[in-house]
Amino acid sequence: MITMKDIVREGHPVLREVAEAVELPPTEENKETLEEMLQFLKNSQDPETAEAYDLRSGVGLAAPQIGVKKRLIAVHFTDERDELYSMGLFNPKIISHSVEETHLEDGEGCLSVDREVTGIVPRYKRITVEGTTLDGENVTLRLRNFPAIVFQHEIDHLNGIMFYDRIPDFQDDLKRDLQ
Ligand code: SB7
Ligand code: NI
Repeated sequence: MITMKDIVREGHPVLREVAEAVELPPTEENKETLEEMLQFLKNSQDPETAEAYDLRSGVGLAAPQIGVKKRLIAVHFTDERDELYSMGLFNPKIISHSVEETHLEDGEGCLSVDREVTGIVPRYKRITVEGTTLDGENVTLRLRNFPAIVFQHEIDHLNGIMFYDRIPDFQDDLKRDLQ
């Protein structure tokens, strides 16, 4: 079972590396890793399990966050219309996106970041994602708003990108704070 002690935090190089594509059809080992990642998200959102194991709630997880340099992501959340997005994807890829952007009013957080980082994170409002599910099915997902934001956050992890890299002037603000 994945718990918070398995979650890699800021400063670990794997979070800044580009993860490697996995072979398809997926191996049993990669399937198990992805199933565990999805189970972690479910556990983290179950009040009893989260309390018992001291889990921070998460709507998504990327393999580099458990120290695995592979292109795997899991998501588990409902959108504004109560539609459930619960899946693991091998080799997810954004194949197209809108020009229009959106963001979460309260900014974003990350299980690998143990501090409050404030600032607007611009994201594409609509994206199309291709990938392979846990059942080995190739899927094309058309996502907008919150689901699009979550998938962008997770796919960024596969490319060594942290959410605050996208906050305009974030580095400048940090430098100013340090002066
Ligand atoms: C806010 C939070 C997340 C995605 C988009 C907006 C997920 C947070 C959990 N993770 O660190 C997953 O990488
Ligand atoms: Ni994250």
